[in-house]
Amino acid sequence: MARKIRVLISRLGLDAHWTGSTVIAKTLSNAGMEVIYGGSMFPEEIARTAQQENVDVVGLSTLSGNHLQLGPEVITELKSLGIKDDVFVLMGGAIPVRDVPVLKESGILEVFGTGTNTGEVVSFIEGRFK
Ligand code: B12
Repeated sequence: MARKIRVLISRLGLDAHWTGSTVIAKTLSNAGMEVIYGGSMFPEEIARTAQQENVDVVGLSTLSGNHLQLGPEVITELKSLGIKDDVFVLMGGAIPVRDVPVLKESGILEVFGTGTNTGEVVSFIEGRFK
């Protein structure tokens, strides 16, 4: 049997908006992925958990405006553990369109804003493993 895609879902920093991240976690789990829900975490802890849990995907959720600061910090922490090339990082939440290029430039592969169709996220992830 093929190994399930392993995904860590975390809210960034002190972000209190949990609904979107739990919707995404449940959706990916229903789609057959192994989901670890980390709750609210800071970049160093996110990277360490990604390493310990040997995940393929890190999904960051934030609606509180900390994406430009903490998003790139997650990439830095993954690099410092030497696992940036082993995982890809997605972000979702209330992200202004003007900030998306900066996030992608930092190493975040894709950004899914408010109103995202959850099926789109499943297709995007599965598409990376075909
Ligand atoms: C409910 C809510 C709250 C609740 C959250 C409780 C809960 N149930 O989660 C409470 C009351 C706690 C709250 C608090 C605050 N909130 Co509020 N909140 C909202 C509100 C009304 C809805 C959010 C929501 O649950 N949406 C439903 C879910 C399903 O949608 P979603 O989270 O966007 O998720 C979707 C996508 O974004 C994406 N997605 C999300 N995460 C991820 C992760 C991955 C990996 C992927 C792939 C996709 C993905 O997929 C999901 C499905 O489509 C929004 C307004 C809005 N319409 O967005 C404001 C809003 C997000 N809040 C806002 C603010 C300012 C705050 C506070 C700072 C207010 C304050 N001064 O205290 C605090 C934040 C404190 C903190 N530490 O974070 C602002 C943010 C503005 C900004 N970022 O520039 C908003 C936009 C309201 C506004 N128009 O001003 N809030």
